[in-house]
Amino acid sequence: MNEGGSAVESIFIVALIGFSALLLVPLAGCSKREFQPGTAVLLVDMQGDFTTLKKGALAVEGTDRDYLEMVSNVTRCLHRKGYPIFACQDWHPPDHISFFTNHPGTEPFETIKTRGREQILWPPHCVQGSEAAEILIDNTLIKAVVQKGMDPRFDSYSGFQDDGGKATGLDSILKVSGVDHLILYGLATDYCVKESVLDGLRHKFKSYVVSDGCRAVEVNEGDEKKAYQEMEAAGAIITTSAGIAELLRSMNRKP
Ligand code: VGL
Ligand code: ZN
Repeated sequence: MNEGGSAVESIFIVALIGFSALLLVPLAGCSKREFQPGTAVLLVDMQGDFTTLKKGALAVEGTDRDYLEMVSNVTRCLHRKGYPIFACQDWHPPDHISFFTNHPGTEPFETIKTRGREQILWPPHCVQGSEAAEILIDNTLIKAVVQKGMDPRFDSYSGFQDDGGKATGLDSILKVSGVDHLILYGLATDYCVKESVLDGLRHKFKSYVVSDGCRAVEVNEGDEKKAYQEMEAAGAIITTSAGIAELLRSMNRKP
């Protein structure tokens, strides 16, 4: 055998071991034995346009590389424990009602009355097919993606239905999968996370919000706090990535 070749092989093997170890480090302390049947994850709008990491059009404060890495590790850990991961994705056509550019004379973050409803106007974001609309979490972890906000006439903060009342199919997908408990986190706390949590509760899902996995837009100061209060008042349990394992265990513990 050629000595040079074996040295290259050794380097390759060492690199491979190093790389695998790197992948496993975030999973340290992530025990597989905590699975609670009927529980799933709903990852809300983890898309480039909502992050500073990708210099998104509607970048939410605190969505840098560290945040994305944390959300990715939490998701990987919950997946490893056996929880199915579902995701919703903001997916707008270019002529969407929520884009200020489609309402001459308006500014982003302005609220207008249109089609008989109040509508906050946003910078164009999550345009169908654009790179910035892609979900930033490893898609091999995700069981199903539900897209929302495709109808140009209606916004859809909730992953369950749009402002016109049309269902996205998320409720049926979760119900046929035997899901009755949801772990939710993502972007943004005061819009799509909040509305998805409130709708999930209406659809009878017991709902846990992982607060360190969420970030808020805060068009108005205090919106984040108000969002948590509203979710809690509606019956959601606000927790953290560190608290979720214990909470899930206690949920099924017999008195
Ligand atoms: C969202 C504003 C507009 C969100 C989506 O994901 O919270 N916010 N579209
Ligand atoms: Zn949107």
